[in-house]
Amino acid sequence: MTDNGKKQSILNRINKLKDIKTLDSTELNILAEEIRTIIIDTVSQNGGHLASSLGVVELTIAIHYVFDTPRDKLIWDVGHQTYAHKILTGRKNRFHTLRRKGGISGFPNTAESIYDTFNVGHSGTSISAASGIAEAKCLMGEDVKTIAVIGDGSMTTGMTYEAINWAGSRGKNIVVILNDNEMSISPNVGAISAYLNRLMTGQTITQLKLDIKRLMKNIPLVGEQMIKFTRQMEESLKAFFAPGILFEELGFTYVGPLEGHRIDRLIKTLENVKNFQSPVIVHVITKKGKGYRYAEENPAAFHGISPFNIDTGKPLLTDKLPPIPSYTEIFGKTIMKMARENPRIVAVTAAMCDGTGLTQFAREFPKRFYDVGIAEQHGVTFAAGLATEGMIPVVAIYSTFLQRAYDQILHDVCLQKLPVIFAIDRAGFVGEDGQTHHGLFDYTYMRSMPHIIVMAPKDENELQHMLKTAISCGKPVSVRYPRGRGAGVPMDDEPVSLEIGKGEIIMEGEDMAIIAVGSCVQPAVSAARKLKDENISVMAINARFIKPLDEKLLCNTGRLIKKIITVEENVLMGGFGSAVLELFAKEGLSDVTVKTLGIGDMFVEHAAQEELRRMYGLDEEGIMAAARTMIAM
Ligand SMILES: Cc1ncc(C[n+]2csc(CCOP(=O)(O)OP(=O)(O)O)c2C)c(N)n1
Repeated sequence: MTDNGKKQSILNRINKLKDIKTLDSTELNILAEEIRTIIIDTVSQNGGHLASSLGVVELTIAIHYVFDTPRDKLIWDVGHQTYAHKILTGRKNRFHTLRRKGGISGFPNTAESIYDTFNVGHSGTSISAASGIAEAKCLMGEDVKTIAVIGDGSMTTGMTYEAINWAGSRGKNIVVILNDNEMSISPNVGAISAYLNRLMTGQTITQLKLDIKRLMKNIPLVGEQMIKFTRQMEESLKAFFAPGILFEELGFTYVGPLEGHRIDRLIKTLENVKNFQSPVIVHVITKKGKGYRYAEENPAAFHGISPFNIDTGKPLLTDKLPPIPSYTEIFGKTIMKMARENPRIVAVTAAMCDGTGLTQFAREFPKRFYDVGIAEQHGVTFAAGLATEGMIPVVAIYSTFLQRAYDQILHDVCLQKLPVIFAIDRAGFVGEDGQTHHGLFDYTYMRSMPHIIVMAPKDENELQHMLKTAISCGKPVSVRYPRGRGAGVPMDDEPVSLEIGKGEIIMEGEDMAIIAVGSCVQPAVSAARKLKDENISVMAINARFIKPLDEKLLCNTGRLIKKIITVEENVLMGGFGSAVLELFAKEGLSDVTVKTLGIGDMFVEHAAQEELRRMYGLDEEGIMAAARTMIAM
């Protein structure tokens, strides 16, 4: 797998992207293997999106071979599959820094390379962006090609259809390359996925012929006229069900399905497609994880993977870690426990069954589990519909992806006061996936909506209690928790309901108060403990609720203690600290000095979670430093 020696020579010869155009078919195939080796080596050390990137190595080479990038504009959907693209477009020598602090990003980033046309990380944006770019180029009178590469999973997003609807009617010459590996993160879902599958296997036509033959057999007297009529019918129906007819009807020329690992054939077809002057969709069949046995066998596990041993395919980290469950696992277990007792509890995920901890739930309650595809907006309104009929939907979505369902939460859930529970995973810093994936906005967007209860647990035990509270209260609720392991605290046997809008004092103190929420409570409490050794007496409060705030506790604190620090892993604007300041302003507590710790008006780069907490002053040290500064004032 890693025998570079002689083979590496081809990639070493590629100093500029255009050098690949001098390679013959055999050399291009060797190049693909060399690129694969580098991707596997690097991801095994740094973690990353392995299976998707391995699946498009040949396709990436073919696209760059045929099109004149960066003059021609190449836009990737999601962007997690762009490792070969990065290696070919001037980043091979820095590829070992992938996803590391200060290193290259795991996603296309316009600040990183002129070959990255559009920043991306969320699914379903490519055809819209490509349409806009094609439109602009047309307005400027520039004859360039715009190419969008989108996976079959991303064909489940609503935005994709908004874009196809638009692009098909505008008739601009954009090329949509549909990279079909039949997988989202898990196997793809929905009617479009089934349609693509029929295109791949040619099943529609075969089935149609069988149906027609069966029909004819059932007719006792088949005269000349009848045979003629039947043939005509077969022909016209065949035309109707011809491959890609759905796309053709929407204004795209459909080409495919093509074998996605044959560079020579891909190049030939793309050379032809290049001459089209109207929208075209090229349907390419690839294998997720191609070229690395373990990823081919288990593409879901190798979709996004932490460092692993190349020879065994096993993760490197987990063996060494003490067995502390993740927040995700505690969520999954608690929901299962409660679902066993309450048949009205149902679970909704948007293509992240594993990631959100719902795999066991899906197994035990297949009828009460819904994977709606990469369709967060639909998922939320679907849950609202379920709730109108007495169900208690638990919608488990990562903080960053729920952003696109703001209006559905507001208009479809909160406005009708429906008891939908938002279990918001990966909130706060997510680490190496970086700026497109951090969950730093949900306090702000959730807090702004009437009727919703917004909470965040300080540890995994409190998470189970908050989930119980959410299920019991009959209102829209948001519970957010971070990526990664819990704090390792003992778990109570049974989850219990908490009093809504009630925080807790964890440590008494007099000189100042630190009011923290969610993942910031632990570092705040340890900071308070250490500050005691420096003769600074600190009250440490776990706010628990971002909305409704524990107004009594907070105002009493503000009346007694005039120096207060709030801590949250969220943007400061409209977040928890803002809520405290608004409360103090409302109550006339103008003599309290409040320092809000959180994220300023910016997007946060990629680095490990601990590094980011340190960099943004949200770890124990950062909180202590802020406290010392405040005491010195
Ligand atoms: C809006 C949104 N929701 C969820 C995700 C998480 N996610 C990343 S990749 C992926 C699957 C994408 O499948 P596909 O487009 O077929 O690409 P493949 O990985 O199969 O190449 C999902 C669900 C996301 N990036 N964006």
